[in-house]
Amino acid sequence: MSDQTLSNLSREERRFDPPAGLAADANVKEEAYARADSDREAFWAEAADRLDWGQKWDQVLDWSNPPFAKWFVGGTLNASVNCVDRHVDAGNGDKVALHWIGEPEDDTRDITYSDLKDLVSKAANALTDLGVTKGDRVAIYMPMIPEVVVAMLACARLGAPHTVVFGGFSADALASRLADCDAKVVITSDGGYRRGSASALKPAVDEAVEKTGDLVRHVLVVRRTGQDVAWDDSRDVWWHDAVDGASADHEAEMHDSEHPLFVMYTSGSTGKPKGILHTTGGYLTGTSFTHWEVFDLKPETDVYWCTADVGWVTGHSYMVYGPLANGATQVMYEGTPEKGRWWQIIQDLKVTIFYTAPTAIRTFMKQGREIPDGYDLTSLRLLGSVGEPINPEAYIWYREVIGGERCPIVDTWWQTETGQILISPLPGVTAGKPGSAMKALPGVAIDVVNDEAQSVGNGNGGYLVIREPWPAMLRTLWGDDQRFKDTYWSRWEGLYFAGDGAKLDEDGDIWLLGRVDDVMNVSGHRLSTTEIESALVSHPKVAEAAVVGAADETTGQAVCAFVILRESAGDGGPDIVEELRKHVQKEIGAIAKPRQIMVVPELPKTRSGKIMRRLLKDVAEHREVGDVTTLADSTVMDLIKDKEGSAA
Ligand code: 6R9
Repeated sequence: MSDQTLSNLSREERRFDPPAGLAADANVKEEAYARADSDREAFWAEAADRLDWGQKWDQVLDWSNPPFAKWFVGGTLNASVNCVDRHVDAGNGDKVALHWIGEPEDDTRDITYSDLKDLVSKAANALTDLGVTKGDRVAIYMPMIPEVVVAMLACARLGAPHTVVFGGFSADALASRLADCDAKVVITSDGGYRRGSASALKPAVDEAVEKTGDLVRHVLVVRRTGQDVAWDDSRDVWWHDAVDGASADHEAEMHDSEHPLFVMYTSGSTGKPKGILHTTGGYLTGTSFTHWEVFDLKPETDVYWCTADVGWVTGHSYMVYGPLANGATQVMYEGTPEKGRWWQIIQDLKVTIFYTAPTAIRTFMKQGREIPDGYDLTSLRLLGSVGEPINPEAYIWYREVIGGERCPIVDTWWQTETGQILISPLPGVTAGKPGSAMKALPGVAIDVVNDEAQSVGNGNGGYLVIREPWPAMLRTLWGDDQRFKDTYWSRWEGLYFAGDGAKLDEDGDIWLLGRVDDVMNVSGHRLSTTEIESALVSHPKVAEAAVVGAADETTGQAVCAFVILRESAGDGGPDIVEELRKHVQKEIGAIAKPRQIMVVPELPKTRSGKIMRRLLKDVAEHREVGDVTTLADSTVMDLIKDKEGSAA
């Protein structure tokens, strides 16, 4: 993939050094790389030592039967005790764990670590009363309310693996996940608030439970909105009836380090969902250590906010397990990013560390900087990005407008499968390059290889792979070891294939180029969707862009772009399409000039904010639009189709 056209992104010349104060006092310093290189297992053992163990492990890593890893073999621990009890025992019970902000104004709750311990213990007792025992699977289908965190930790406490299904998913999607992991109990709520009104959740659960026969024994329902719900007395139980009166004493059992912690189904894939299995000791080590390392968390003073939904792996690793294991104080917000609301929250709660996705940043760019400029964001000291490559334009905006040019940005690359961040700058060590996730973290062995599995070397592009096991790696796909091997380990002997394209620049820094299935081939030239999208977004009239390769008789594939204009650009003027085509030509070259550009009001996105290019490809190739069940908002495709109809 060493094509000329891939070099454009990394021509970005700007560099931002770590702020001196942060560098001097950073949790992890430069020496960590060499230390981890000299003894990877010792490095991770030290990270594991930050947790409380019942019994210490006998062996750090058992890799005798690859690709099936075992970490901290023989050790026992309880994830819930590590996230809650130990902070109370250390005298930090009065410290706020969650500043929860509901979507309706003035609907807030502060939950201390002591409160959380009581809630989790009660919920664990209530689940036990409902017949949940160690090893049973529990599905969670809830909005962003504190009970979702309580429910996850209660399951972890009992050793009952949870599977959190995003509340925006359909009854069908829920049913297939319930069936795949044989869930015995579902925890849900009557509904949740979205964009100012109550929207129901329980009917989807009823439908899904119906579809799965007599699989699910009980549905535990939190009353959130107070809306009417259908009720089955033999099956449904109100959370307030079962949990509120339960005992706040719960003796937690220590579980084996390799005991399953949760199953998370991956988004956007077609066919049978893939249930990514994470286990206890390695996962908690990987997430808590990297959360402390990458965000430079100072638990005594920082106020941390990750805007991800818990229905996404980022919500699991960097809202629930990582931060709580570290005893952080954090913000949890129920709503979607309404205009000034996020900035208001940062101002009011003096948030210091903020972690969000490029798609959100571009949405705010579109609305204009006047909105965040109206708030005091000076409490912020560090910004994070996750979910897709952050284009340099969005990076610079994030840095200037939100970070006031003081805050380093950590662009963190990882996956549901990896469980923990694997590639990121270290905020006190690494200079930031807009658009690059920079380097593998200490203790992580990343490489970029060609079709023959050879390292491509600096200045070249190829496939991102992982050469050595890491603690929070997925252990298998739930119930399907063969598919686990086939999907991730079969392309090249001994290498984990991440499915992403990447390029090493002349300094050896890593630039993610999107999924390899997002790499187009136009007249024999390899073009990255990310690169063309970045070029489009660098035009002053463009807020957001999505690019797909559509089949073309002469060129193999042709570039088709969908763009959202900035509010300030109005309708873009009569020549907008030609203007943008020329702009891409200027930025990248004639080969990348889109054959077609459609100006659209919205783009189709999954719950985690990833653009579903597959659907746009259907439009570009004039096909019937495919399965839209994993879209966060399924009406978006109608808007785009209407646009196409009127343009034709
Ligand atoms: C955490 C999460 C994983 C895929 C991954 C890659 C893309 C995530 C990225 C990034 C470039 C980053 N991705 N972070 N690409 N730069 N900082 O997103 O997990 O939902 O499983 O998605 O997301 O393509 O392979 P998940």
